[in-house]
Amino acid sequence: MSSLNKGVEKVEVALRWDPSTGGGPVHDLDIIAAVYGAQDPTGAPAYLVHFDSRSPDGTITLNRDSRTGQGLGIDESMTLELDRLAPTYARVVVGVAIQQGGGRVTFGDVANTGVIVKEGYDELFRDDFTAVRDATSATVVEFTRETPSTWTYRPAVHGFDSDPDAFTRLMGTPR
Ligand SMILES: [Ca+2]
Repeated sequence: MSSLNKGVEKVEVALRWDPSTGGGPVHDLDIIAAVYGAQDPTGAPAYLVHFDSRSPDGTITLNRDSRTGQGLGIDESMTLELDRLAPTYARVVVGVAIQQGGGRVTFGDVANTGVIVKEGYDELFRDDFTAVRDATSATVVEFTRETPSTWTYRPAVHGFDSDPDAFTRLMGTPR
């Protein structure tokens, strides 16, 4: 049974999208997690996890990386073992950024985009990025340490008009 304040321990964020068709730029979406320290939970991230950056203690793992969205089902997937995060970390924000190297691409340009946040077989929520179709990156979910051993989550779908690099500096901004 789920409730609003259910604590979460080990969460998966799964992302799918369809490849671009025609001659436009390749659609490469990336799941990014930003981890914030208890001393500065809305400041600069303590570290980032994405296709090119691993978590220092192995608690957050990108299981699958796609550069094109080709293939059926889930294209990228990240597991967050929140219950294993050191006490020095108090907040984790997970978002999705679209690579802009081939020209501007927004969520509205990408077909069949979807993200699912789940714990085991329990789906916590899903989103299709319709509300942020003009954005090039978006936060998806935020996890907060409520007590020393309890993490809660809340959907946090907010769009940004920034490339992946700039997004990592903005995604922790309080909304
Ligand atoms: Ca990717």
